[in-house]
Amino acid sequence: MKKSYLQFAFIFPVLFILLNCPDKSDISSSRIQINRASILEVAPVQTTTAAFMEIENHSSDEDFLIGAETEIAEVCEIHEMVNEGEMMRMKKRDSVAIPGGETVLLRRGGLHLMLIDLKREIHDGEVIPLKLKFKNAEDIQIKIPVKSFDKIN
Ligand SMILES: [Cu+2]
Repeated sequence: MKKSYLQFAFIFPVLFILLNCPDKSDISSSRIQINRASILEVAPVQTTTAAFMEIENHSSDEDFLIGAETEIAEVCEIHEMVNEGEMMRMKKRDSVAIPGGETVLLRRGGLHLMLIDLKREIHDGEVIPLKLKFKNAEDIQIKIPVKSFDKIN
C-alpha cells in the first residue's frame, strides 16, 4: 500500500513535466534540437545556396554535426567563413562540435551548410527536406523553409 503510493508520487511529477514540456522547436530528437532553420533563396542561374539554423544540444555530452543530405543538391558540405587577409573565404569542415548544453549557430557570415549543384530552382515560401547527421545522436530529418535574403537574419 505504502509502496504503490510512493511509486505514484514519483511517476506523477515526471509525467507532468514530460506532458508540459514546451514545444518551441521545429524538430528535435532526444538530444539535439533544431531551431530557426532557413535556406537562402537564390536566382535560378545560381547553382549553390546555403542553409542556416540553430543547433541546440540538450545532453551533457558533446556531439558533432558530421554532415547533411538533401534531395535538391548533389552535395551538402559544412562550411565556415575564414578571414584571409582582406578576404573572407569559405572553408570546408569535416564536422562542427556541439558542446553539451550549448547552442551552435549556423548563420550568415559564419558556419553554414553549403548546398552545392542544386538540381532545381528554389523559391521563397517552399519547404525543403534535409537530413542532418551527427556523430552520436540519431540523424534528424527536418523541413527547412526557403527565404529571400532580406528575411534571413
Ligand atoms: Cu559555403
